[in-house]
Amino acid sequence: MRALKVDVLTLFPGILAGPLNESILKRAREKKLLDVRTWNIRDFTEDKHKTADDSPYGGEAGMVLKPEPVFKAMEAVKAASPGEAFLTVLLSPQGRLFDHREAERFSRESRRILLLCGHYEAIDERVREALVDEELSIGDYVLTGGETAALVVIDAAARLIPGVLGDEESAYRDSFGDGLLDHPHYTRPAEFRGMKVPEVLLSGNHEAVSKWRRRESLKATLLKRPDLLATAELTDEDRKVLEELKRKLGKN
Ligand code: 4GY
Repeated sequence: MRALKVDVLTLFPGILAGPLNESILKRAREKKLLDVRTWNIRDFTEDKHKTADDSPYGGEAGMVLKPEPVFKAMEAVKAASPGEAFLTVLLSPQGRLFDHREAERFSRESRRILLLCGHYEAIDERVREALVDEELSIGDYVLTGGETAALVVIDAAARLIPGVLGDEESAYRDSFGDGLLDHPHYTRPAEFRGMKVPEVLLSGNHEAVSKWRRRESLKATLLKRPDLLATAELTDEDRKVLEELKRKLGKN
């Protein structure tokens, strides 16, 4: 049985608690397919005021996460899982962009994944140098902290663990399994406020439905994210359909 094992180091474990205790992630944890342990960096501070941050050397504005509590917390995490290997990941805008392939890689990772969440303006560089294996970003914007990014990484990887989603295949049928965007979906009624469900979906012709879905995926990708077509897994038939769509939609 594959399972995703994650330790999250953060100053605000409460940010993660809600999302991990709802819906699919909650069920995955109950089924032991997802094991997330959160660690409060503040518990590893040394002084009576529990100081986790300090002003930067060199005299700029803002605060920097101190190295001592992070090193101590990391040592405690490792001591709690003796003999286990870890992949330590820092979440920051300086990281490589996290995408479906990275999610796939994490979902197959046998080591425990240690996610380090910074807060305030920055994190002492010695943490990055001594403790971090890789740095990942969920997008080109700056968050108030890495916690929401950690949730994104956990969520995207967890749903790829077999058994986490109800139907084992559903994760792969969705958007991005083959590098394309999802096709449109419809449910009852067949007509709603004058808007009709495409005829082919009511036809019972499975082959025609499959062709329609593929074509709609290609169309959505061409119109919304043409950059994805460069790396998508495309058959010769897909390429023909794309050429036809481009002609029709005036995309060349
Ligand atoms: N973007 N992707 C991100 C982020 C917050 C200051 C370092 C991101 O992953 N994390 O913006 N993180 C910053 C806050 C310390 C992390």
